[in-house]
Amino acid sequence: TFNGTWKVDRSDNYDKFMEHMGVNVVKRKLAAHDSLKIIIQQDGNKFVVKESSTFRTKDIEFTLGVAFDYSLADGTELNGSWETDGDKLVGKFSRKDNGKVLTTVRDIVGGEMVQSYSYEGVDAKRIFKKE
Ligand code: MYR
Repeated sequence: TFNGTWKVDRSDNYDKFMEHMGVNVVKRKLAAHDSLKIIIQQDGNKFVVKESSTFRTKDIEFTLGVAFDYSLADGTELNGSWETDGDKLVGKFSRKDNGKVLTTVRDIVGGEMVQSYSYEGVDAKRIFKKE
């Protein structure tokens, strides 16, 4: 289960990934220490996600398989949805500005939540510990 409070512990290739997404160096430096915390409450197909970081706090509600809008901390707007694939959550989102696809997967590995991101052939990971 994904329910709980997850604090980012470490990231892999996240700077490169953000660079590929077009995030400028100042924001990338800040994002490297964003203290991202994600509180996930799943009830059947419905999710409430409370995101907080040094950039902002944001509440997101979505239903599996139903597209919704989401904006990244730098203002980039996405539209897409999450679905399940076995025990994983798979998100497929498109950027509204250029139509390009960002996919993301959440998986629990050894008690940690691993979130992978993929955009135009560049992959990154952020690994969260349960609080
Ligand atoms: C949620 O479930 O947390 C809300 C929806 C998340 C949508 C996809 C998130 C992609 C984040 C990519 C970060 C890359 C920054 C350049």
